[in-house]
Amino acid sequence: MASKKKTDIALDKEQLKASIVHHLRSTLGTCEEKASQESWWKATAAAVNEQVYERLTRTQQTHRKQDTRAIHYLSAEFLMGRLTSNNLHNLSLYKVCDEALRELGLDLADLCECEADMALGNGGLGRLAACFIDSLATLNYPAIGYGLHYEHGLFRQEIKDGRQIERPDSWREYGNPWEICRPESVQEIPLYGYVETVFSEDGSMKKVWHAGRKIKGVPWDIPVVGFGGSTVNILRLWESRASEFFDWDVFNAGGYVDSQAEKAQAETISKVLYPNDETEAGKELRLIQQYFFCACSIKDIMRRYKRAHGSDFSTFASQVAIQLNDTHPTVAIPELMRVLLDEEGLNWDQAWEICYQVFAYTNHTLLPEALEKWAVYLFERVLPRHLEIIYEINRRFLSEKVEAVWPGDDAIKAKLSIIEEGDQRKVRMGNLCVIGSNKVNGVAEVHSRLVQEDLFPEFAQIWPNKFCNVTNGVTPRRWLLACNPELASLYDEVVGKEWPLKLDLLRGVLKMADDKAFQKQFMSIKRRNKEKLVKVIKAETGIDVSAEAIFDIQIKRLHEYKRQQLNLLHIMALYRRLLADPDYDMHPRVFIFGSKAAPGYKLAKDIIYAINKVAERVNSDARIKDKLKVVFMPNYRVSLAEKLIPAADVSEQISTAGYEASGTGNMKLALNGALTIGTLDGANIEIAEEAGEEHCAIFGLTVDEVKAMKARGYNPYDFYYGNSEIKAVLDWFDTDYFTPGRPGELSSIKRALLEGGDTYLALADFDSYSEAHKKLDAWYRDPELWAKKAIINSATMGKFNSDRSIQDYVDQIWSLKSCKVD
Ligand code: 73E
Repeated sequence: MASKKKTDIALDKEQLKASIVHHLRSTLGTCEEKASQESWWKATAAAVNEQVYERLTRTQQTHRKQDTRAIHYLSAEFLMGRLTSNNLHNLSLYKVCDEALRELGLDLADLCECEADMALGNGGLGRLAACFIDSLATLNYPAIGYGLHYEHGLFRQEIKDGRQIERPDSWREYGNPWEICRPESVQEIPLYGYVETVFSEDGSMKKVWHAGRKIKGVPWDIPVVGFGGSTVNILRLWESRASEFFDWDVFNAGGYVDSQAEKAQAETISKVLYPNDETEAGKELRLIQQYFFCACSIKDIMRRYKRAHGSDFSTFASQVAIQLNDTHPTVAIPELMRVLLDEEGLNWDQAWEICYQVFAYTNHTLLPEALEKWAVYLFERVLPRHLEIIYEINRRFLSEKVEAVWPGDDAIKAKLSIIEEGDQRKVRMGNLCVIGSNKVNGVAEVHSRLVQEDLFPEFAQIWPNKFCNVTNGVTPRRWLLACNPELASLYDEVVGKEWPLKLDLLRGVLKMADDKAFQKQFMSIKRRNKEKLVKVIKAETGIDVSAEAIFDIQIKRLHEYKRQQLNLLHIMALYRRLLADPDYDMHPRVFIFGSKAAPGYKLAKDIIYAINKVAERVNSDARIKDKLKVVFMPNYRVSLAEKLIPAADVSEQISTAGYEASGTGNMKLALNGALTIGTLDGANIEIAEEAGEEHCAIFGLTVDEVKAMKARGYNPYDFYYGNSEIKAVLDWFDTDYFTPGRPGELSSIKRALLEGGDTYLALADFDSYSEAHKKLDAWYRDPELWAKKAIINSATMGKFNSDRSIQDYVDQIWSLKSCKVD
């Protein structure tokens, strides 16, 4: 901007207005008279970027000058959502920008709606990575996120006749103003081919990997603006392209068409995000995706290290920390080994020592179907040199570590081996991660305990100090300040404006929990948030709901263990009670769902269908006088979560105990004043500890009770025949009551709960779930009691700030120093 001094990075309203108009004309090539909302949004982003880039450059200069240790967060998913309002808030420009745009005749909130969600993740794991990089920048830690630049993020969900239809997501079809392409940092990645053993004259031996293909990795940087705006780190996402080198050969031989085919194949690698949450894909392309982004990232890390330190690797491990977000980036371990051994000429012990110090691994799930295993034959074909390295890691581990603790015990060796023997030999990525990392953490207290006791007990015996816990957290900037502005300013008044950085300060609100006037203020904010949501629900689904009702919300991926089917059973039971007795005493309720099912997960899709069919019947049944409404919000995503969460009264966190590693929606909902109905699972346990169990509706079997019940031999028919309400509701699925003229369309749900054995004990927990709902209903009818509990829940969520999680990682695992950027 011409009028602004280069060093002056504060911005007032007039400057911002001028900058937006300037960009509208000179960046977007349009003018005020004919610009679309989309163009105004991009012009605004461009104006904001002037601020962002200035700070980005300063951050990079400072980090380079100080040569600080940095954390490299490797994740196959970063579920960023929208960035406009986030960046404005973090730069303290939201209000100025709002006013500037208003004077230009525009509405900032409307412009923000032009932005497509950056949905480069499936659910909690990807969103956690996004919160973490926000916190890293906010706390001024030198950090870089590495991931994949998917052309298509998580599919867009449409609901047609009640069923989920997947449509491609094209988040950057018309350009994304927040990313910068960095051609100067392109990498070339080998794949396939064979390994040659070369002996030199001095008798030494060297391995040479002759690649069968090379793929180009093009980095796209997304600036990550810390709150307060002094540090701007980057998220670097790799896009695959055909390598010119290989194209040319084919091209010169007259193979124009072949070269185009090769180009298309290369571009396939970063084309689409695998839409499976908590399931392993096992597909060659997925392995290549993983290797591709890990190899690009390791090369990038190496390049930066060598720029500062040359080929002296003695300080590598003190400069570089790499966090593996689940097992998806595990192949980074053998890749770093390969680079150090084959390219940098270190010996095995030197290379291994470095790797071991550098890597740490976060486990996010105990579900067996999520534990990644790759067929050995596939590994051998795609990454022949890495397989050799993995064999050697394994050989040394078994013969040195395992043999020392369990001499001669082949059964233990088979169990702990990185290679699973059998008809099809497999590489167990979890074992490789544990063996190659100096720290392994779970994501909530109970989960971390189970990681040690049930998942990796022998590893914990070998390395008792390797295992630790870091309870998840969420960024209060996005999940309170930005999404719930009214509650945020109420908190400003009570505890001051520091709470977005020090969320524990919200405890200062506790003293107001009994204050009638404050309760009124608090609940009227909730009421206005609900009224806003009423409009969104009407616009998205056509369903009329009243803000007078209790808004009961379950938003998360669809999975049997998360038990949306339990919620549905209870809704049907309520409906039955209302039909049997029109005066059945309950406060009106709206049950709201938001959830995507993996496209290949048949039962999950059937559950979505059942929810929609029950919703249709219930919502149009005049007999129940609007006491019950059911809403399925299509295309659940980050930006929709930001509208749902501030409007929730009740937060459904009802997984079978022992299955939800942590959950993070539970934290966001409680922070915004929803009461949790939940099992003692994942972070629910810690939420109840913070809020006080008496302010939550805790129900169901505990982890140990689930284990005991399964050990005894759980029989769902005991509950089917033992409880007439359960029986009636399950039998309802076989009729055509919800699918007129088409009986049996919902039967798969009943079958899974009876013949299928009810793996996740929904029937066992039904009664206590139903009782917990009655308790909530009674609480809600006492408005002061409810307000008090809602306030207490919100005020005690300070622990679940992702800044605290990051500080835990720093203290227990990364040992970083924060680096102030002036
Ligand atoms: O409990 C959540 C947890 O809060 C867990 O299910 C989720 O991670 C969240 C953040 O820690 C998770 N996602 C996956 N595994 N655990 C996963 C697995 C495979 C593919 C994609 C995601």
